[in-house]
Amino acid sequence: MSNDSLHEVDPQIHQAILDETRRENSTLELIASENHVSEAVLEALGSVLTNKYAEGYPRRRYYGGCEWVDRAEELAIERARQIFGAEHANVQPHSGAQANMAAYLSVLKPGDTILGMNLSHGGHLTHGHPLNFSGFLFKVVPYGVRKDTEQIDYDELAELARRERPRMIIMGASAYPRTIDFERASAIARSCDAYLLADMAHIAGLVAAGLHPSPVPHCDFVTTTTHKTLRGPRGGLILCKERHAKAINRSVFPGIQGGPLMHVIAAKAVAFKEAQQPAFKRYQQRIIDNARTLAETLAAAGLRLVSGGTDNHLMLVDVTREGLTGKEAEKRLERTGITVNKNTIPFDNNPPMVASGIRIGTPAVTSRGMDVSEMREIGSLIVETLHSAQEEPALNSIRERVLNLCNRFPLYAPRITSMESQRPAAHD
Ligand code: DSN
Repeated sequence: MSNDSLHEVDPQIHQAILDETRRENSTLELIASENHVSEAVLEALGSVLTNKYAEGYPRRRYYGGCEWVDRAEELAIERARQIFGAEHANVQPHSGAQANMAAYLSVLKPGDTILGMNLSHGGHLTHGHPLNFSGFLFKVVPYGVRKDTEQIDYDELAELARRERPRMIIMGASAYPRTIDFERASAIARSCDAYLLADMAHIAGLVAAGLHPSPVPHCDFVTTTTHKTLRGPRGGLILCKERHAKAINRSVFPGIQGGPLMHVIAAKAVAFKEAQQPAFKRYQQRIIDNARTLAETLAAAGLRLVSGGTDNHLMLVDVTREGLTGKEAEKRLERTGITVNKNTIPFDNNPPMVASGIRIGTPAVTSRGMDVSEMREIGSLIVETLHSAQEEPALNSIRERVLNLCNRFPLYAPRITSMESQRPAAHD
């Protein structure tokens, strides 16, 4: 067996990882769905648990030798249940999309009607987009936001539920800056005898910290990714009432997945443990405070924020008043080392690949240790970049200031950033 280091086995991949580490270190990560995980999470992800096949569930596996991966999965399940006060947790979904697929298929049949939030109003691909499995398996009726407030139109949702009699109502969004009223959604679902599913992927960390009303008491199913505000590894999680536990487990495996990714499940357990610490609540509060300050800074400079502001970790900026499309704004900000994504805004006239807005989130920069004073600085850097008319000297000087800011908040210990542990040991 070769024990050569990554550096020796595959210098190209080694270099790609070093380059990505350098990119993360030297840019401001403002994509609302991204984060920088802890070194403990990275360590679990890079562990030998990736070697193990463990189809089934703890103590009921189809393979031998599962003693220690059972331990990891049981810890992940127990911690997830405790954090969110859930009756049942399935930690095996490989992603948020698969968490949603498994949850839908646990109670729905192809052709059933579902209500999901319109993607262009802030919804999510797997909540019924025509190009996604959810769009072609089910009859989808989209709901959206009001034109005047740009906030979810619960009256429209209630009316659609009454008229369409859906089997399931899906709440949750990927670009919605406001608090979601899960209690109201639950009353609407009950009025038409529909299942209620909340995809809390974006706000899971805020919910874990008690800083956003929890969907768990109100919903049949709650799905999430583990890598956004929750700050764990890439992956999915399903929480549900005990009465749905068997159906959910069957739906994940053998329904839509095979062997679970045990190294990822162990890393989820680590992230859940981190989420149980008092420091996590302070971290989530800082994410919200940072988002509010950044939003205020942008608004004070004349930028239009969809819905007028933010209650959570993200904001949506309409860049059309700056004479830009979302695509142009994303590109220009990338030039100065500020990473965001173009995003459609409600009632957008531009197609999704162009879009009229950008989505900005604070989880990753907050993980780096940045606070409200840095948010004011970042707000100015964003505004100056968008107003720079693409003049090279101006863009270069903003890039330099971004770099200086990043250097004040280094990511990860030198052994991670230099991948020292992957370097060949000095052999005799
Ligand atoms: N791609 C994700 C996001 O950026 O919000 C949706 O899960």
